[in-house]
Amino acid sequence: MNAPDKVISDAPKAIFLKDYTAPRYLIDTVDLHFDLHDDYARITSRLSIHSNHEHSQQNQPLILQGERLKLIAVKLNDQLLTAGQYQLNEDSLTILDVPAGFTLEIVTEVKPQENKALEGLYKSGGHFCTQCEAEGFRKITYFLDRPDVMARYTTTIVADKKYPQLLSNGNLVEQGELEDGRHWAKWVDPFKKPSYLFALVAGDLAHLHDTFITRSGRSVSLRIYVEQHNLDKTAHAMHSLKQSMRWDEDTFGLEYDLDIYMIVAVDDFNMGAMENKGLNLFNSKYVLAKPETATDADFDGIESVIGHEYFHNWTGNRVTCRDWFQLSLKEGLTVFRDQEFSADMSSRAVKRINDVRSLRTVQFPEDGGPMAHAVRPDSYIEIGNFYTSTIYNKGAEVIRMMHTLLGKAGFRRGMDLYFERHDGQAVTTDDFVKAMEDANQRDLTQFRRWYTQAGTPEISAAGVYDAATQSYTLTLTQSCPATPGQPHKEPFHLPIAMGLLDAQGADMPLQLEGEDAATGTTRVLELRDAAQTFRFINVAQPPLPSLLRGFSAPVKLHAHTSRTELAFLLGHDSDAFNRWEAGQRLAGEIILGLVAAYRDGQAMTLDDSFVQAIAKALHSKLDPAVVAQLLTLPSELYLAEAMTTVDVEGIHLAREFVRKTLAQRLKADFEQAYRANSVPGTYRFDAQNVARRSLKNLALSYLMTLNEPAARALCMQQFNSADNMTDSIAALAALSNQDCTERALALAAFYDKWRHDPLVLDKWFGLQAMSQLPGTLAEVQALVQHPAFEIKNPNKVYSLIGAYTRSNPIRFHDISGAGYAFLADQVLHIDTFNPSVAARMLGALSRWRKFDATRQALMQAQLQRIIAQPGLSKDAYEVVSKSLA
Ligand code: B3K
Ligand code: ZN
Repeated sequence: MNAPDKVISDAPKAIFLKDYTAPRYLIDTVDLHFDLHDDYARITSRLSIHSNHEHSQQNQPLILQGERLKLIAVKLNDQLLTAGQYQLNEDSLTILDVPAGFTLEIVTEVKPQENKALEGLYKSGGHFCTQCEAEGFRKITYFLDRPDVMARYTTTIVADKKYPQLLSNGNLVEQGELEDGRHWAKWVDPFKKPSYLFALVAGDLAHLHDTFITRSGRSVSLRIYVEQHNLDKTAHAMHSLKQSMRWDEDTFGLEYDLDIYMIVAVDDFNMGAMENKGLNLFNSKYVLAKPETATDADFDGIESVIGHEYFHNWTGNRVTCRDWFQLSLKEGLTVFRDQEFSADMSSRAVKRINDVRSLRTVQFPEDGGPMAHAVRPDSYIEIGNFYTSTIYNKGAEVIRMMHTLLGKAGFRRGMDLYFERHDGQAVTTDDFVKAMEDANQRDLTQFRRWYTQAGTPEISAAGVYDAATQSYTLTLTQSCPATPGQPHKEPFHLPIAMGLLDAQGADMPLQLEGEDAATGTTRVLELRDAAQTFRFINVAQPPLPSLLRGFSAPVKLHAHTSRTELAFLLGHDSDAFNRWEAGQRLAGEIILGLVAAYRDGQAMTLDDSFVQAIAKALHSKLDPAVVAQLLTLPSELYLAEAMTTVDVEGIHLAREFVRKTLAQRLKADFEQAYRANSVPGTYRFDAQNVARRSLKNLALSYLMTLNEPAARALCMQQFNSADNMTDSIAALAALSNQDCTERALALAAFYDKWRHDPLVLDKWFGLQAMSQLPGTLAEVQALVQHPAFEIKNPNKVYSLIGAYTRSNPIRFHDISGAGYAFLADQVLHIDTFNPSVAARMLGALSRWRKFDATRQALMQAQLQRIIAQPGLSKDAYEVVSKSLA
């Protein structure tokens, strides 16, 4: 009785938060037995179940979820059930008559080797592995597959000895050999957990071992499992894990709770990693690194994902989500925690800048488009589509705002109370906010709107200085655009961190009317009304406001700041984030002005004052990592967000014009910065070296816009002599954007050198996909056929198709529509075996209304072509139907 492939006969139905009911039955213990074979796996699951008295009536049927399973047998209290005693559907197994407490034994079979959706039990690179969040456990066995059913798991794995490592959650309690060349291992997880945290691995893996002593003196065995040939790329991941463990103890007093912590790297993984209890599964991209193969950005990414999954042990595993509408309870909070961890490990300012950049280029567009949803959504069709930037990154901003409003100590009190109350429970975002309120005697009723209202708020600021009374009056107003299903929004409760600069650029002391004395030079104003006025007194001279310091709220700020004032803030603001912000706004205004000029048929010119402001930043004494950020122009995606109708060509041409003009006018300065920041000696991954490389490589990218022989020679020289991937990729990226003979040579040499390293080849695919040269689509189409490209490997799809469609606006939005047709072709194919990856790729088409009429029609046509496809997954259906609505 193999279940058929997911077929959409009727339009898939939405699930609503308002329909939540507590489970009728609960599971105390789960005893799993996996019998793994090359062509099938047999799973025996013994469950002890009791009815959840408050929430169930007598004799209510037990409905278990299950998908794509072959049911072999069901026993109730050890009695085999016959066909009339249960009902089997495409996605459930119903046991019609059950007592108040009983044991259920279910035997199922699956085919891991055929599972290319990479959810449930599957094979990657010859190893068995699992991915159960959100609803993958039901692809292993019939179960109450919902996070508010928490149980204790025992897992026995039996497999051929060619899979020497047999791993699962918790502690290894027993293992043994069998006669037929097979062996077994038994694991017990002492902590109650929801099914989405279950994991299993069976494979031929080597591991790096280390030990961590917790602050209470317990010794934890740390193991990172990889394929033998990758063992030399695990040191950074191990270091990051130990740093994370220490940081969580120091920052939140949270200690690890098992005797063993395992990380397994697999090549085929839909997301970054998964926080299964005691046995994290990772996309190998977020584990494997050595200087020769990984860039500084990769090293950073590994540190943050290792941290993220580790931090989930408390925020997600010990305290989990009641239902999937609460996903941000664990994800927003854990992203906030990993962001703070990374900030403490390196440059706080650069970390904040990068986080805000991604918020603006991914989350803001999502919040302004057809897929907009609240941090706690009201409904979904496929939960897999809600692992979004809104849930993760806006969710983290919401936590950050509470941190800002309550202060560090207040936030910590709230966290302590949250764990005191909810350890071992499945709870809601509201429970989290309540703990923050109760620990601080604060009312966050209005603040909760951040969880229920979608959309990016817009704040306007206007200030008036009165010399006679030496006062400065700041008026802030807020509004939020309508989003699907939410035409009207109530005002938000927002923390606005701000300061006032004097004519020398120094911070002025801040005293609000009614206060006895000035306190501090950065204040957090609390904006709650649609419009609110704040009056500062004893303001000795007309100030220049620095608003939203550190990006204290995820909003769009409109303030009338002149270009001269922006340049002044860029040069002086004591808040590093706002320095960068002023520079971005200045550059953004200039570029958008040039877009308008281009449309009017006027020549583009660049104001000398901007060139001077950039030169000043380049020569400043700031951390080179911050300087590199200041000199990076706003991206085409960010600029597109600022336009009502995106001018694809105009933005690209204007931005490139500014880059090239800066390179021409500041050529000697960039050459000097390149030399000054070249790091002699062997590669080291530390803040200072990373900073210098980032500025050096930024200088190189500016110089390369000139496409002059000298710059190309410098680039080739760096490419050929680099002892690390950061420098190698920076040179190759610069070359891949220029039409020159060196380009093909370098790309070919790179491929030859790295043809056996799939993660490095992902970079090679990605650079070609992101090239601004006109032939890019043809190259991408050819690369899809390249022998090293594998459509069933998500990393390859993201590196090539994802990079082309999401990070190369000028070539993806080609007016011919060929880019759109290419994406639709790929998505339709991918959807037949991996719906979750297919749906993720579709985001590139969903904001079609932002474009001109020609492109709108072309994008819409592809969306309609996709939705007309028979057998389309509900994942893709949800994105396309909402996009077209
Ligand atoms: N919790 C996982 C998400 C996996 C979901 C896959 N559909 C990754 C993370 O946020 O840590
Ligand atoms: Zn997470």
